[in-house]
Parts: sequence; structure tokens; C-alpha cells
Amino acid sequence: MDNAKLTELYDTAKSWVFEAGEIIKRSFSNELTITYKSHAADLVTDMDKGIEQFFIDKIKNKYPDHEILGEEGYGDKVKDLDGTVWIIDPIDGTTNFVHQQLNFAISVGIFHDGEEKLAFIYDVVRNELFHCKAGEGLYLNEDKLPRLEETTLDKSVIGLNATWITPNPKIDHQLLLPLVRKSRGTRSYGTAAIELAYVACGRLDAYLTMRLSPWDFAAGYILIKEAGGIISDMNGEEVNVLGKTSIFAAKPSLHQEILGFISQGKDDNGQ
Ligand code: 2AM
Ligand code: CA
Ligand code: CA
Ligand code: CA
Repeated sequence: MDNAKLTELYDTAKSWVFEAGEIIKRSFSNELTITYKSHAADLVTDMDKGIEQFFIDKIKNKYPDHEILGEEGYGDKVKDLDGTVWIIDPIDGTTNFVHQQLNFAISVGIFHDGEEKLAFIYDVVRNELFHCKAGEGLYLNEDKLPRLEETTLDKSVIGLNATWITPNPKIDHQLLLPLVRKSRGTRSYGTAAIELAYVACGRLDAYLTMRLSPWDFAAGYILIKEAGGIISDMNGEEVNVLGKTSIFAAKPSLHQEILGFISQGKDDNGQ
């Protein structure tokens, strides 16, 4: 894809993200239809579905050969990142959307022939759009943000869900205790997209989570790389963008420091 085409795609995608944001803002005065997916904490609203359908209609109309992977399943069965692929979470942080009407975002990541190209994470209520066109730096609205600098755990604020430091079936909950003890503090926003955007812009120094799907992290993955941060899975391995995975994003040297604690914890537990 040449630069002119990429710029056109960037401008178009950005305008649709803003348009979708307006639809969500207007919805606050209407009653929401809320249903459960797998369990009582796994909510979906008519707005999640409506916004995903909004993007699909726009994309299929203007770019019929593009593929779309969306959380609510109205897109395509995307098997690889050949061609142009949009990975969309229409509302990331649905529980917050329902309970707070705050701390949720639209997340759109666009890949072309396997390469990360464009990303948009739009905090609709705060009017904050975190975005990038690969190679041109990370932006918050109109402002270009500095690249991420190195830091140490004792000076860091870490995004972490409390679930992972209480006994749970997925990981040894002791593993992440050093982060809670040694960092300046932990935060949990309940929206992976915003937490990843916050790492990209430096509001968080790192973010760890155990199980996300492509739509939760695709745009954040692109933003963090563009900002000079490191994003991997919990073992420090390369992320499979089309798979379910743990996610560990951090400033460069901090990523290494935290990985040390994680592997040390695993050794201590004989894992
Ligand atoms: P969602 O709001 O789009 O579902 C905190 O719940 C974060 O984890 C959110 O980013 C949420 O995305 C994501 N998440 C992923 N799988 C989830 C699930 N099964 N239930 C609730 N949240 C989930
Ligand atoms: Ca969901
Ligand atoms: Ca999500
Ligand atoms: Ca969602």
C-alpha cells in the first residue's frame, strides 16, 4: 500500500471512529438493551452490536476487499493478515459503559499484509483519540507524543487486574505479587484498550493481563510499538495478533525487569 492510499485510509477510518463516537454519545439518553453472553459479568448491549455493524457497513461499502474481525462476530472469519484487515472492538469496557458511561473506548487496528499500519483508540467521553499511522509517531488528538523512555519498577505505576493476585485457576497468583509490592502503585480501569493506550502515552508504565482476544489488543499493540514500548505475552514471547493470548506491555527496560520477576516466580514454584 503506497503512502497516499494509507493516508486516505487513515483519514477515512478516523472520520468513521468519530462518527461512531457520536452515535454512542447520543445513545446515553436512550435506554440500553443489555444481555449476557457467557456469564453474568460478560455483558453485551445493542450499542456494541450497532457500532460493530456501523463499521462493517462502511468498510464493506467503500473497501469491499478488506477483511474485518470484530468482537460481536458480524465480520469475517479472518485466518491470516494477508491483504487489509481491520480488527475492531466496537466498545471495549462494556461493563464500564453500562455501569459508569465512562472508561470505555472504540478500538480499531488496521494491518496490511501482516504489517501494523493504523490504530485508533477513542475514549469517547473524554474526547481523547489515541492514534497513529505507522512510522509517523503516536498522537493524542492533535498532539504528537514523545517516545517512551526507560524506567524502573520502583518508579512505575502498573495496570493490573486484581483477579490475577487472588487465587485463580489461570495463573499462580503469587507470581505478580512483587509488582504490587515494589511498584509505586497499581491501577485497574476495566478496559484493555484504554490501558494499552495509557502505556503507549506514558500514563501507565506497564500493563499485564492474562487473556485477551485480538479485538481487545490489536490497536493497542500497534500504538505501543509506535511509541517505542515493548508488547509481548506474559512469557516475553511474540504475540499472535489473531489468537487469544496474555498481554504484557511496558516501557523498554521495565519490560525486562518485570519479566525477571515473572520467571523468578515461576522458578520458585518449580514451574
Ligand atoms: P470488553 O469490554 O470488550 O468485553 C475488562 O473486562 C477488559 O477485559 C475489557 O477490555 C474487556 O473487553 C476484556 N474482556 C475480554 N474478555 C472478557 C470477558 N469474557 N468478560 C469480560 N471482559 C472481557
Ligand atoms: Ca465483550
Ligand atoms: Ca474488548
Ligand atoms: Ca467489546
